[in-house]
Amino acid sequence: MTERSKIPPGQQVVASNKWPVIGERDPAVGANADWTLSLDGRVKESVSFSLEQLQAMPQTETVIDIHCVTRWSKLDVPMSGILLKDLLQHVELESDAKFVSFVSRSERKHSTSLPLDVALDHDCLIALCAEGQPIELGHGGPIRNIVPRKYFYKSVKWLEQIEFLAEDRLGYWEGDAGYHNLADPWKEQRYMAATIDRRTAAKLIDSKDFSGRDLRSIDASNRNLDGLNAIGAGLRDASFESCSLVGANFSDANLSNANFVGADLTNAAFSKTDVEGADFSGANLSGVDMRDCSLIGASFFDDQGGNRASVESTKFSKVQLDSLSALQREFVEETGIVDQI
Ligand SMILES: Nc1nc2c(c(=O)[nH]1)N[C@H]1C(S)=C(S)[C@@H](COP(=O)(O)O)O[C@H]1N2
Ligand SMILES: [Mo]
Repeated sequence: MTERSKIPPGQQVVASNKWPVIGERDPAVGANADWTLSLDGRVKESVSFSLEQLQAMPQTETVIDIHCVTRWSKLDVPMSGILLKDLLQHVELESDAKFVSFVSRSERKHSTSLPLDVALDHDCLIALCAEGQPIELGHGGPIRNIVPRKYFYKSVKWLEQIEFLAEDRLGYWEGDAGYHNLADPWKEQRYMAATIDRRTAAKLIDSKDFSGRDLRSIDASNRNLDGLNAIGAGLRDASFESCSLVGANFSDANLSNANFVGADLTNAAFSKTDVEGADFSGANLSGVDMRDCSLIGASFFDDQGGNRASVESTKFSKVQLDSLSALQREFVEETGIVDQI
C-alpha cells in the first residue's frame, strides 16, 4: 500500500514525533489512583478487572492509523492491549445487547458508543501501551479504548466502564458537539448538519450577528460579511468560502474545520479562537493575530501546494507551529511573522 492511500480525504499527517493532546487533558483522578474496568449493562453478571489483572491477560499487538476529525493524522502507531473480543469471553451478554458504550473516568464523564458488531468487526482494543510504553496520562493512560478505522473521538481516554446497551446512547462529542455518530474517515463522516432551518440561517447572515449562537455547518459562503460579530459562536464545519470578512470578530468562537477558502479576513479578530482543521487556502490573512488560537491541523494551501493564503503580516507563535504538518509549518515560518517566545 502506498503512503498516499493510507491518508483519508481532507487529512494531513502531523509532523513526525508529534502526537497532539486533544480534548480533555487529565482524568478526574490523579495518576496514582487505582484503576479498574467494569463490564456491565446488558450482561448476565457484571465483572470488573483491576489494571493488574488486565496487564496479566494475553496482550494483542497492533499498528493503527490515528485520524482526528480536525484533519490531522498520525500513521503507524504501535498499540497493545486486550481485544474487546477476548475480554468478552469473561461475560455472558443478554440477547438484546446490541450496542456498546465506552465510558471515561473524566471530568466531563465522556463516553462514546458503537454498535457491538461494528466494535468487534473493527478490532476494538482496550489499550494499555502505545509506541511500546504504557500510555501516557494525557493520551488516556493507563487504560484507553482504541477503535481503529474510525475518527479518533470514538477512542475514549481513561476508560473505566464498558456498558452493553439494547439501544444506542450518543456519546459526548456525538451528542453535545454534533460529531457524526458513524465517524468513518474514508467517507468524511465528520459532523451532523446544523439544527437551524434555512430561513433562520438566511436572516442571521443578513444581520451579521452570529454572537454566542450554535451555527454548526452553516453555509455562509460568497457573502459580504465585513464587520461580522461572531464572538463566542459555535461555527464548527461552517463555510465562509469566498466571503469578505474584513474586520470580522471571531474571538472565542469555535471554527474547527471551518472553510475560509478564498475569504478576505483582513484585520479579522481571532483571539482565543479554535481553528483546528480550518482551511485558509487562498485566504487573505493580512493583519490577523493568530498567536493564541488553537491551530492543530489547520491548512494555508491546498493538497497540491497551490492556492496559498496571504499570511505576509500574519502573526503566529512558535509553539503553534508544532501542531501543523511539516509543509504547512514551513510555509508559515517562511511567510508569516513568528513570535519566538
Ligand atoms: N475522555 C476523553 N476521551 C477523548 C476525548 C476527550 O476529550 N475526553 N477526546 C476525543 C478526541 S476528539 C480525540 S481526537 C482523541 C484525542 O486523543 P489524544 O489526546 O490522545 O490525541 O481522544 C478522544 N477521546
Ligand atoms: Mo478529535
